[in-house]
Amino acid sequence: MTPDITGGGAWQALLDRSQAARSSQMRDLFKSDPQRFNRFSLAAAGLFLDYSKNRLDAGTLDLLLTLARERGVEERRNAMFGGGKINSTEKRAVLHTALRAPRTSPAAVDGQAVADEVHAVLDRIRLFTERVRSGEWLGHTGKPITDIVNIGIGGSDLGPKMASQALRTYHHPRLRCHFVSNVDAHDLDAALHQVDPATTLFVIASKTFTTQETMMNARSARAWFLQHGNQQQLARHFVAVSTNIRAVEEFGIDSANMFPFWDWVGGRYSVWSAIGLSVALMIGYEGFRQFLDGGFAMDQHFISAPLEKNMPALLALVGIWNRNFLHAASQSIAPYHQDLRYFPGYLQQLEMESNGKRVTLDGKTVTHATCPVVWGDVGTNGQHAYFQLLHQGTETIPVDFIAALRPAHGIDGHHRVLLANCFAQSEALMLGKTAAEVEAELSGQGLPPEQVAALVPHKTFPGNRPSNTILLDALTPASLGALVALYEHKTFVQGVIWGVNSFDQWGVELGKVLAKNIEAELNSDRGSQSHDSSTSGLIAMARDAARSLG
Ligand code: G6Q
Repeated sequence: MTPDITGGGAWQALLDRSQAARSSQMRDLFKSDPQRFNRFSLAAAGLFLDYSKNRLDAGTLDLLLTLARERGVEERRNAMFGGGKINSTEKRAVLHTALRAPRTSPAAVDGQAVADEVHAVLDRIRLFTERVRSGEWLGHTGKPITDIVNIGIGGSDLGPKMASQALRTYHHPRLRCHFVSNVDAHDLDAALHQVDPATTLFVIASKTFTTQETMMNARSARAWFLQHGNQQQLARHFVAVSTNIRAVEEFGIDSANMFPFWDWVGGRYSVWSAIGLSVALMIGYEGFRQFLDGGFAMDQHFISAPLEKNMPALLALVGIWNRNFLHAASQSIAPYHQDLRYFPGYLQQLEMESNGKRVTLDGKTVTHATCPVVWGDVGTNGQHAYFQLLHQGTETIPVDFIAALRPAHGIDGHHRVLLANCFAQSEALMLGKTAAEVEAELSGQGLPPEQVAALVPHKTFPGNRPSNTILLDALTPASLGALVALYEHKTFVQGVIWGVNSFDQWGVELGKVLAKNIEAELNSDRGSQSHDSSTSGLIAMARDAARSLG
């Protein structure tokens, strides 16, 4: 691996090439190569990726692949799957891939195989979810569970919430799920108003079991339950997912009702672990297993396909090209599937918490850009909101379009319109509309020349705006698993190229500490001296408001 990413041969060659790429037009690339779609697309693990609508040619792609090799992507990938402690700042292995591997997997940490432990927990998840779903597991008044309330935040919320929503059509007909994450009790309050304490199961999901928001919500949920049932009956209504058995027991949840996982599973990579319990409850163990299998299929592809034919690597390299050489500061995610509406938020954490870093593994300040801002919403809604900026704004913002070829509903006509919009948007972003085209169109409508001249600049689209399209046959547990693993590995490859640790999150930790200090001050009458005037002023206003409430 070269010590300075920008000093390597491929980086410099890509910089030179990017000058020409800035003036090249994608519409010309398509015209000059009828095979472009075939050349710049591939299928893997049940997914299809079309990356042809990028300002990319074969020579650029070759250099990007050389960059990946220079940066040691293959070696790092093998180290990750091999259980190496690649999360160097926390001295931890990164083995979420072992969670979706079969019982025969050799994955090991510190020389200890992990498959037995992983599958022992999966077996417990299977038994427990079957009992709840069949109605054998009863609440304290003898009624079956109807509502699951997952209390967690960050990685202990975003994954299960996204996956539960994505697999909505697979839900058990008796069960509803709710996700409470915010310490703002409007969140918990809204959920509690929808559920009956006699038929509600709370899943307290926290890797550390010390996270302020989750513990506060869990305590308030417990207090709410104890207004209706007693301490012994709590066991029928509270289960925990954590790595911290002591804290779970201290909270009052029996270790028999705790589903463990391990420190080699990062929060934002934990939906595959027992953190996915609420997903397994909603879609059943078989469905959850298919989700894991989809992730495993993508792992197999990622570890074995040459980089030239490797979907996560290619998706990552296209992103590197757009970010570092064409200077795209943000990346939009546009799932054309209503059930994927939490997917952009999920990717926001996955990519921005993993690669939103400004120092390299050896602590040096980077001299290149790292993770772009990741954001988005479902199509077609976004088209009527921010797509204006994507088409005609001053920034070039690459878009990942994600769609399923087959819908899960039977309502006639809609899916055709949905896909037509999805494909039309990527075509329009790529093609744009030249001034000459606009002029011909307006003149053809019989508009007087002065009106044509006035309108042309407004109706001209620069085009040449990059996008990828990812197609699923249908949104199923398996294809969702493959999609999530695709983005995990994309994030990994980009982190390796940028030379950062994708598996720590010190930025998250800082906020946790600062909030504790201010909370103590809000709770006391002492003036706060140690802050800037803005923070002190805001604290004083909140204290006054609390006093006036009595
Ligand atoms: C994810 C982060 C972070 C974490 C939450 C919740 O990678 O580490 O989002 O998941 O802070 O942490 P706990 O699961 O420990 O409550």
